[in-house]
Amino acid sequence: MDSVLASDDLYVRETVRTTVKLLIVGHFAVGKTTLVGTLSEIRPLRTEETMTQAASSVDDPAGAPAKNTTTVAMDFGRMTLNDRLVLYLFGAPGQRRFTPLWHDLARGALGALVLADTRRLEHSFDVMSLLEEKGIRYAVAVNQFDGAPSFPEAEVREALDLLPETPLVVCDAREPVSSTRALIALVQYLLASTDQESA
Ligand SMILES: Nc1nc2c(ncn2[C@@H]2O[C@H](COP(=O)(O)OP(=O)(O)OP(=O)(O)O)[C@@H](O)[C@H]2O)c(=O)[nH]1
Ligand SMILES: [Mg+2]
Repeated sequence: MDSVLASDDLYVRETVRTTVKLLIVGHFAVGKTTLVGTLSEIRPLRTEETMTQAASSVDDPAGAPAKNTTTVAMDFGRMTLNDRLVLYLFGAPGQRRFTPLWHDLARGALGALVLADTRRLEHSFDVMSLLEEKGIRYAVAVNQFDGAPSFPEAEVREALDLLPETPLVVCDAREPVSSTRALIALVQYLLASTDQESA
């Protein structure tokens, strides 16, 4: 696929025939805003707010001690994957208290990329069950933080209780090539599932 990550095109190309809405989801501080920012060819829309001391007892900042802002609504970005296909990326907060927001954000989404962190894999269950409740297919991308343990794929699959067909990849949300690979794994899975359904 011809990625145009380097492009700073403001407008969608005339050749584009398909636009797809995808969700970028995951628990607190797993790298959602970072990934949307890495992949977006337009200046991403962000809704970051400074966290208060009180928030640290609700959202565990252990994995990202320097973090002092959090997304309070959504992230939004756009990525032209090839001449004909544009992806709209919607980053959605994963905490259960944001469930009402999901009802709108998830509408029309073809699928979701779930970001996970090997230091707290169990924190991903809330978001995966929300997706399952909504019948949204997903792929999982482990965002490999510095110093986080790296486990064999089979162990991560077992810990997350993934179906055999659910794609699992490792990425660095700050890095365009590996983030693009993660998104391509999701898109290929969604296209294959859609083909199977229409066969
Ligand atoms: N080392 C490393 N740091 C990362 C990576 N991805 C994100 N970070 C850092 O981790 C912190 C959290 O990233 P965010 O992108 O804000 O995470 P988020 O999931 O959007 O967080 P919330 O919206 O608050 O839930 C930031 O300080 C990022 O710079 C990564 O792949 N590696
Ligand atoms: Mg965020």
